[in-house]
Amino acid sequence: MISRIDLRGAAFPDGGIDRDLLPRAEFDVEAALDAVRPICEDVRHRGSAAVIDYGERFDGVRLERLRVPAQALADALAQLDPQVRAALEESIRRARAVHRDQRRTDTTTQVVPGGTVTERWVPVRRVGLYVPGGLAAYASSVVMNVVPAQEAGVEGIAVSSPPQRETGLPAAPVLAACALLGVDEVHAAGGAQAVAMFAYGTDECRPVDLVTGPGNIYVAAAKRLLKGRVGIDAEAGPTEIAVLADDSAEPGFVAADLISQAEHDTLAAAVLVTTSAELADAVDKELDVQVAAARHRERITAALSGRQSATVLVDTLEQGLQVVDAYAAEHLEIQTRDAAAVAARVRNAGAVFVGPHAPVSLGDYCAGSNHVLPTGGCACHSSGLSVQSFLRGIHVVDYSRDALADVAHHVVALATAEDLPAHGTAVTVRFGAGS
Ligand code: HSO
Ligand code: ZN
Repeated sequence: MISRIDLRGAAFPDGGIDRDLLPRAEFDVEAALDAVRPICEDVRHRGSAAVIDYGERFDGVRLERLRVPAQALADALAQLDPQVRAALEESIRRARAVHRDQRRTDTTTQVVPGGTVTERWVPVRRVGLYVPGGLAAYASSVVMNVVPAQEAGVEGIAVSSPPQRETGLPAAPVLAACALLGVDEVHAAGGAQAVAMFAYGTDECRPVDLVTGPGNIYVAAAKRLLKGRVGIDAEAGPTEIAVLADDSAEPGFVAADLISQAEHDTLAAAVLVTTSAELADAVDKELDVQVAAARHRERITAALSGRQSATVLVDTLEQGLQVVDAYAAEHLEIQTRDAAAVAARVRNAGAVFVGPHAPVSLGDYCAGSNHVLPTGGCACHSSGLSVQSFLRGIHVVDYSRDALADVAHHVVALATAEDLPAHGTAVTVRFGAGS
């Protein structure tokens, strides 16, 4: 069901590999821009009334107001299955421990006597977190977005998620997770209109400084369109798992892990890179057996047999590392001998999972790591969501008169060279006659 790409014997010039040899899902955000532009404009001008109209059109329910009442949040938490509640609490606990350690402390550098630069880390004041509806209304994603924002010290956290037809409210697990995390501002809005609501603000929702969270192609397009007006996190495309394995890997584990992420979406990508043709054959057999028994076998089959998924055969682990670096997967598992040493050599991945006992689904829920990670090859330049995503570093420059005097001639020289003499004057004026 999964196609095979044989790179054995292939030369990788310049130590690299042509990215186009590797499978990847199509996710053409550009194409959706035209569709979302008028929606965003409309929300900008008509506010909540427009958001309510689009909710009726796209979510099939007309709301009176978008803000979810406090009672609905409390009810959702009260009705949450106790086992799910306990699991979410553990997930929050572990995520908090990891994200708390990501906090930054201000640093002051004494550049010269009397001249310091301090880097002050300041949280974004207000963020809007988008949570998809439908298949992807994940309580765990609420945790993964809210915890780093809270640990960063963000004062205002608003959540938005599409209303369900039957209740006119976001999905109950999303509401329960918000209540558990102490988030009390939740809006029943989805799609591009929710992103525009966050960016422009409405009578019910003050504008935010930063929008985070995954979404469908329209959400991604709205984020791209409104970027600049608001900050955005990375655009999230279909989920990806890559596994780098040698002949020591357990085929049943590898197959289960590929299936676990294929379960998300017909466009999800599962890529096995291995030095062992025997392992590849054994994983193929396992896939047949395990997929047949899987609840979402249709979705999984579509994802595994799509052109975005493949098994890639390589000669050596060295080449395997080049392949996974070129692919820059959202999630990368290392199932080899001496897995920690191999993992330490990976350059490009959203998150790396080391050895046989760290499946991606552990990271999805309960490892303490974040599951909002760069997709589509963006892992070669971006990181997953973290406390850092919600902070800005502000340089505070503090120089005494003497410290400025010492460097004045250098400022003047550079200003003159750039034909910006007023820049030089702004320094020398301080040392003119009488001063
Ligand atoms: N694997 C997804 C996150 C997720 N999995 C949520 C289960 N629920 C993207 O990293
Ligand atoms: Zn997942």
